[in-house]
Amino acid sequence: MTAATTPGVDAPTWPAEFAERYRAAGYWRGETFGGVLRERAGTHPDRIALIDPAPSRRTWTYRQLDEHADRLAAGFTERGIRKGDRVVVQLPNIGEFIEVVFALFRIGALPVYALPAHRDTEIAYFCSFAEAVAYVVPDRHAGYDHRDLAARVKKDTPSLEHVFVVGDPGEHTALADVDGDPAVLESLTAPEPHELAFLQLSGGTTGRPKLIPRTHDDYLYSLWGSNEICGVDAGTRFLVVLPAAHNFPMSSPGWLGVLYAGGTVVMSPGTDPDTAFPIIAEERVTMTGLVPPLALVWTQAGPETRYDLSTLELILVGGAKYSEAAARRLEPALGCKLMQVFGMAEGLVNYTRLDDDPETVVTTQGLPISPDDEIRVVDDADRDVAEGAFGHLLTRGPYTIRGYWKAPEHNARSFTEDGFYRTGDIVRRTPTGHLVVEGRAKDQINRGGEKIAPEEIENIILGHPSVHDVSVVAVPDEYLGERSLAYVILRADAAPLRSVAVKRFVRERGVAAYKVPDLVEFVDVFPQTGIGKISKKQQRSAAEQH
Ligand code: OOB
Repeated sequence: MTAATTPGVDAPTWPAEFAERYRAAGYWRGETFGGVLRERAGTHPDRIALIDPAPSRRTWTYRQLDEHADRLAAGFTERGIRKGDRVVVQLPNIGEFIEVVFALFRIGALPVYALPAHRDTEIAYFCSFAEAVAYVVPDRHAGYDHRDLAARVKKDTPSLEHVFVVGDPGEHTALADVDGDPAVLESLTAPEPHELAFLQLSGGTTGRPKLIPRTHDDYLYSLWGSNEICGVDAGTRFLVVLPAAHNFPMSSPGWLGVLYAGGTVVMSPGTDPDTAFPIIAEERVTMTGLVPPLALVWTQAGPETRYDLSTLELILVGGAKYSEAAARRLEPALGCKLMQVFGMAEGLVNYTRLDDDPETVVTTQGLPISPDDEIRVVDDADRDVAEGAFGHLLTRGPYTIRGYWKAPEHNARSFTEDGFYRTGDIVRRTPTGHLVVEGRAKDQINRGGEKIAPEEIENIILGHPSVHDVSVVAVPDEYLGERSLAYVILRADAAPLRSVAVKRFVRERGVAAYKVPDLVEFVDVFPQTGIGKISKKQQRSAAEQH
């Protein structure tokens, strides 16, 4: 059974019999993002959809969000952006993020979600690999000028015709000037539910991040499925604390889930309690999602805060392993319920349930969203392990992709022949079916929820003239869960190098700051496996001494 392909979609998709099954079961409702917003704007136009509290408070009703998306969509159309075109969106947690994304959804152009932390290396790659026609940035964010970054990338990317800037555009186009007459949209072919809605980024295990093609049908199912589990409704006021472009705050249940339910999305410009707590008090926030290190900080700050957090009902924690000890402290410290979430941008998302007993909530990472999420736990030869034993997690289902965008060789390794995604996670299943994440088989570092592909950083460090070889591994860290350590072998004739010089070298290549190795250690040799490959396993256990 091989995966099907859809014309215009450069990735394998669900075979027809699966697509039919998912439609018949009612998972795929035949809706599109643009259509959903239009419908909500029709039924409750004056309800507040979006609040951006900083620097001066702005709000959007559902009608306003819909109208702004239309005008922007028309402006993009007038500038030649068409259905199927890719647009790299790199915006922080501001209202414009949501306007831009819905404008692109409406015309069927595909957002490619970059993180605000990404720099030249990543952005240039996304733009060229996706053959993006446009790139959307803030003028400055966190002390960094994105207009300069955009100018450098544009010079080297032939496909890139437009740079749109929120704020002062410099040499580029102000997003505020992208304002067309929605009448132009009437002659366009609307996107269809089975078509791609956007490209999400994978955490990655290879030298280059992979792009994850998600359709309207499949992603919308993950939203309303999440809403049912998390109790999201029109009264939900959700604070977007993590970067809005990441799959977790976007869809689990995230800002998209909350808009689907007719609730209110509140953007947080920062993650620290000093920024987020006053917004929670002011905007009467009921729900949010955090990575474990942030949950620790909030748990510490909660009991002492002078802000009223009593509206908070639910905090979701996921993206990396949340220790049981930390999980036990959250509810008493913040006065709300905890839900663990174990998800991935490729699809499968698991949640503990609101009615799970407290022990299950603190000791497991939950159950899949869908009864049709197929879960296999297998050994190295893809044989099912015994009930309750550890193994590799494989999954297939109504919102898990069948392949990455334009990556046939990688797809052959990352998916089984019958379409199961190899998550790279080591899990076991409890008798109730709850998954417990025990570790990871993939070569990746999970730095407090931010994923690093060692190979990507190794390739950069190998470019240093004094470096003979390098291996990047995870080191356990009390706060972040893991940090990164680069073991470096210098060339025989090279002058000694300091670790700061290696870090600076990586930073100067222009990568997200979280990917710069936290530690660098110079060694003479690497431990080897029986067949002479570098033994990362031995390196990791040596690194535990740090
Ligand atoms: C989320 O998505 P990604 O794509 O950044 O990372 C996925 C990987 C998983 O394969 C797993 O290795 C790790 O992140 N992970 C967890 C975890 N949640 C994610 N490991 C242990 N415990 C957890 N609770 O990280 C993501 C996407 C949607 C919702 C939540 C997280």
